[in-house]
Amino acid sequence: MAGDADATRSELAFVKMSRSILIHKYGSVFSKAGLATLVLNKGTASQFILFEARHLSSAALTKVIKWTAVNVAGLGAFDAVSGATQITQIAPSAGSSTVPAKAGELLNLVYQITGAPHQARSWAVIGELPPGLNHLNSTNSNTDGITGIPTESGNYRIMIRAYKEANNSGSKYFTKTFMIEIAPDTQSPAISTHPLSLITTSVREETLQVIATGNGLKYQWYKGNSGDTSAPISGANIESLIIGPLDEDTSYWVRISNDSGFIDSKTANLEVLDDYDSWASETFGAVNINPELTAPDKDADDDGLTNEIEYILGNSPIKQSIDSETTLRLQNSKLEVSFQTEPAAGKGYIGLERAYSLEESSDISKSSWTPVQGHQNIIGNGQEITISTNLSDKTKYYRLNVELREKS
Ligand SMILES: [Ca+2]
Ligand SMILES: [Ca+2]
Repeated sequence: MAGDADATRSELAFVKMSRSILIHKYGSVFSKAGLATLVLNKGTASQFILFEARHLSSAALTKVIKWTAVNVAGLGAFDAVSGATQITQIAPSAGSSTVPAKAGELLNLVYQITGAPHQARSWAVIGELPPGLNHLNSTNSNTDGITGIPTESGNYRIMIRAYKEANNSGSKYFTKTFMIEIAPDTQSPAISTHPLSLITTSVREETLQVIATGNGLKYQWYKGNSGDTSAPISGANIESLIIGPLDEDTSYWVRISNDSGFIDSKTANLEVLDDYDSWASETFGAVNINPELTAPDKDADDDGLTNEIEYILGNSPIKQSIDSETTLRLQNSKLEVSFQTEPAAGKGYIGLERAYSLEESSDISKSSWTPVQGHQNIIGNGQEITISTNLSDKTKYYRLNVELREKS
């Protein structure tokens, strides 16, 4: 294989170079193109790219690096460019002190000590690297690099320093300033998964999640309907949002932006609809009670009403309940039935309403109950209901049917 042959020759060259001789011959041993694309396996998974400024067009190198999982580490090749020692950009813009890059696209910044034969034992980056980039930090090499996918556009001034000694030590070093100019990503964000509408209870936390593609994404969640930016949620700046417990139906959405634009998610509607369990967790949660007594069919306070019936009626399940407000009396030669309604409100009842329906019977047999017209499905809001009927000589029974149901 041609690559193997190159590798062999390169190692040969390395031996020669390390004796600091035959710099001139270096150029004659290799074909120029061969050196530029030389990839060596050095017994480990690491791949090494060896190159030299003179022989390299920056376009070719960038291409090589893009398909190679690159771990740049010079193998001791010398550069024979004459002149004062300096640090020179090899790629992506050979010879320049500015480094063109683009958010969201792989950057391989490669630089080398050029000039008089020189090899750095250690390298340092002075200044903050743009987010997404890493310093390869090669050792014992005249070549080093910075690679990665930048996420934020902007201009970043950094200094590269090559030390003659290991561990960035010693007084002999060269420094070069580069300006990494990261152009904005041209790919605006896209949402692959929108936050989902869901039904929750007044005692539960929920998590909304959005999944988006694009680079340098920023998130801002809002209360309200998609596109309405009047109620941003402070600190809600990641892919997910923890919500609740909620006391009322609430909508949320998220705007995702990057340098190229933004996209708004669909609205996620969170409907609060309580049930026995949310009521029980709220009501029994505050007291020390045997958990077995909190089941719907138990009578925790031993007043003859199961917990579930207490829930429906709006009674306390931990205090004996006496219905003192339902009365039956004679008034002005009429029969009056009166009762106090109880609003369905508070934790355990969000999204629900309590409906009262009066029924009558002449003999209490199971199929004898009929609705009292005009007194059906009365929504309880704390009002007192009085039903007045003409007296008759027949026996009459009344019963009150209470239903807890989703708000109509
Ligand atoms: Ca009870
Ligand atoms: Ca009770």
